[in-house]
Amino acid sequence: MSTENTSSQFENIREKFGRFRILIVGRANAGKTTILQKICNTTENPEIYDGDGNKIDPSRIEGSMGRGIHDVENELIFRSNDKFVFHDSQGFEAGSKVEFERTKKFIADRANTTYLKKRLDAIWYCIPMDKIDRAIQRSEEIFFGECDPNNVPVVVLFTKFDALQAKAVLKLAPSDRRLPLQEKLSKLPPLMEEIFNSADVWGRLAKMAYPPKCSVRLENIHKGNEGHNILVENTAAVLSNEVLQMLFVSAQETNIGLCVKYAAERVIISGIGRMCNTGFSHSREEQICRLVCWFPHFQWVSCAFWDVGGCGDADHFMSTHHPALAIIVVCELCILGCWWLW
Ligand SMILES: Nc1nc2c(ncn2[C@@H]2O[C@H](COP(=O)(O)OP(=O)(O)OP(=O)(O)O)[C@@H](O)[C@H]2O)c(=O)[nH]1
Ligand SMILES: [Mg+2]
Repeated sequence: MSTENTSSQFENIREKFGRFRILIVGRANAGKTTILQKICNTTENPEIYDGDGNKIDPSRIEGSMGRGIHDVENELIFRSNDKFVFHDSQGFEAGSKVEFERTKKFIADRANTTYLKKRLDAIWYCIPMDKIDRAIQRSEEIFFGECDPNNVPVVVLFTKFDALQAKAVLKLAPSDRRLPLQEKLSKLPPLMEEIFNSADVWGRLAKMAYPPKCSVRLENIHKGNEGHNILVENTAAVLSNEVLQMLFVSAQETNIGLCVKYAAERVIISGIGRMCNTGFSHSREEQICRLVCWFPHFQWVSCAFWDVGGCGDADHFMSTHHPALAIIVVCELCILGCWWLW
């Protein structure tokens, strides 16, 4: 199989599946928008499109956005990374049956659609830890108790985990309270852990009819903490097949280490395993193409070096993209180059 064939196969996959689609659920003020911005490496608000792809004027829904009320059918796309499309469920923290039914129908329709471009690929459910005593309310009970995600993986995001610090301070032993600030801070994580464990949020979710696949703790995301990398890693790990994993891993641009990990595992290690077992191995060109499919800058790399689709060259790429991006691509190519020589 030629390099060009393998490249166009991946392009066909992208063409067929479109953007990686994520539904984010959670009560108002849970930190949903902040995490989406972090994933897309921006501080801008997303552009909003209706279910038919028409752009919506944000001023038309400004009042409702402020209250955290969004139409689950609307598509949110950040200009900084348009390989993702997000849906923000209407907050159903009050246990509103109407909102819940709408979200449930959305999940059922999008999970089962054969039109892959509209398919829902993952669900992120946010539970803020600033109100840990009320972490599981009616909305969580009905979502995890009555809403079949139809094999779409659900990841729980324990957002604002840093809020447990204030509660942990109250649990400090009297002798520890007199310690210098840094030492005092070092005593807090085990206490935060204790508070989190005693609330048994994960244990209660795990016993429900449709338990989440996994959870991540996110803290100080609004202050630039890099915890979102764990979310990216865990989401990739629970996706049901390699095509979806490739779409997700190559769509995200914030965790290049993850791209390297999947490229190494899925191409190099599995290739060596296949060669040992069957004696069959792909050509070098095809292996390289398979490797770059896991990287976000795949199109530019392939354009620049193999001129796939005749859309550019390396000089053009370097002059038209941000220098940091160019450095990442050069690093990717170094890794690939080393592997080629080896
Ligand atoms: N302490 C803390 N605050 C956070 C964190 N992430 C976000 N916030 C703050 O929480 C508030 C709400 O964040 P948003 O991202 O707007 O929450 P949202 O869920 O999109 O809210 P709605 O759109 O109104 O439903 C903002 O003031 C954020 O700065 C975090 O990790 N820790
Ligand atoms: Mg929001």
